[in-house]
Amino acid sequence: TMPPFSYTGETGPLLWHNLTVDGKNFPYHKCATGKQQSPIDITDLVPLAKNTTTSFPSSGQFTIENNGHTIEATPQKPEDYKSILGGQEYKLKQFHFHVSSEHHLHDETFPLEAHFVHTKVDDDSKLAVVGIFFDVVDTGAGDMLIQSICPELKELEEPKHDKREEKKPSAPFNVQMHSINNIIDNSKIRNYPGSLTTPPCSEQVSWYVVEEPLAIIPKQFNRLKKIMKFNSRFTQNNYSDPPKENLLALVKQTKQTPT
Ligand code: B30
Ligand code: ZN
Repeated sequence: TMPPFSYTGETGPLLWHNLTVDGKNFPYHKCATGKQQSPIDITDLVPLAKNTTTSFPSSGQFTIENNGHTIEATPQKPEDYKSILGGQEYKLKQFHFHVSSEHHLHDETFPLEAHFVHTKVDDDSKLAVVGIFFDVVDTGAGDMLIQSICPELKELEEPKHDKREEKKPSAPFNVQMHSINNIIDNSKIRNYPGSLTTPPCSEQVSWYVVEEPLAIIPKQFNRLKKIMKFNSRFTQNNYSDPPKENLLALVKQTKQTPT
């Protein structure tokens, strides 16, 4: 079993490396000692990504579940969701959300960040994550991807992470992916070597953070926030902040290896 982690107090980000199960330490030491930890503050020192595009079908079938840390959506046919990230071929494993954003952009946060977790087509163990920010605006129709998952969220209000047999993904439903392809083609994207933002905080994760946010309307944001901020498990939030030491380490590394 996995030790429970959270975002505040004794099982929060500052103590993730200390989590135990049955008196045994879990291998979460990277969360404290790693030198390439995510999230970070995105600045001009983080290089622009080249040759990076998604060609997701404009809509397709996903299941969605509340795993106790986040709302996570999984494609029925991952092989249909290919992306070229830094010139390499990946496929989409899942996407999920954080309230508020984990990455910062020039010291600013956004109310919502989505993570599109990819594995390399020729090596399942290599991960790349595309991070997309969302801003809440009062006008317009909001975002079509968010709109397509909103009707599913009511079913997911109780997290079913601890008891395997109770973890119930939704029935497959249609997700609109057009806004994702679009924003990736029309925004600057920053690439840096980082980690999982949750335990075990494993490194060698290649991050692609999209600078331009997508717009959502308050009605859409409130639906997601209701699960990720006010749920019994998500007592406060489900994001962790960029640690300064790691940012300084990154700045040093970026200066030493010009690309
Ligand atoms: S993130 O994008 O850096 N936030 C994982 C993938 C991406 C990120 C964080 C974690 C991941 O694959 N974690 C290991 C698998 N999880 C999956 C899960 O269902 O969520 C097991 C776990 O227990 O951590 Cu709860
Ligand atoms: Zn994430």
